[in-house]
Amino acid sequence: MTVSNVVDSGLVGYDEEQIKLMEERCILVDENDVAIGSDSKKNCHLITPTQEGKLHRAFSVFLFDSQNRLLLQQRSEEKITFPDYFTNTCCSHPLDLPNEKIEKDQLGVRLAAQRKLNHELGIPKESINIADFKYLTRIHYKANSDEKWVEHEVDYILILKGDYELHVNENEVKSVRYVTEDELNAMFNEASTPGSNLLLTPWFKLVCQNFLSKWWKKIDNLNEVEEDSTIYHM
Ligand code: DMA
Ligand code: MN
Repeated sequence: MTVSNVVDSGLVGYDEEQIKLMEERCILVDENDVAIGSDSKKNCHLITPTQEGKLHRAFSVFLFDSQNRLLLQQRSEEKITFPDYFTNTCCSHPLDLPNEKIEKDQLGVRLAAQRKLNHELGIPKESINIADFKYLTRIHYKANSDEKWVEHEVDYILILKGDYELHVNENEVKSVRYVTEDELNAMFNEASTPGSNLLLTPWFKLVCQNFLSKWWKKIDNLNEVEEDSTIYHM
């Protein structure tokens, strides 16, 4: 099979709405998060004989409510990568658009996060002040979804605090739930039990295992948490 055959047949059988979103243009970056171009969401995530996806910029939002519970989402079955997995509140990519490419104060990433909280969870854009996202750090990781699709990203971690009314987009999100730290730990235990069908995304696991409990303790004083310019290669 030639490379072009693999690419052309890449999207047969998936959900129409999700196929359309594979035309989005993601921002390609190097391992230092320097923007070096753009490519389609499809090409960024596709495994071909010559390339395992392309490193691109992404974000992960962790939304906590006024009771300091974390909002999780379960990805829909229609998602092409990691369907059915539980994960943090909202993840996606800043796109190759003038606004979403702005790097000063992570403005592009913040705008993309506002856009996708609206698209996936129905939170009105005007109810989110992008200055309220607390940017913490970046992680660089690679993780296969299956034999065909891969994530390879520099992922900006954003925390948001507030009580928002949700109107879930069922094409994106199968279910949502708010969890305490104990409830999240119980989910991790269940997910690692042989025979369990509870799935957790690899990037969410990395953040939970390396950073989350430290941030959770400071959730009411996030201004005391220093913004970390390190890119953690994981
Ligand atoms: C991509 O998330 C971003 C990360 C951090 C994995 P996604 O697959 O949910 O993106 P989208 O919602 O744009 O499909
Ligand atoms: Mn990605």
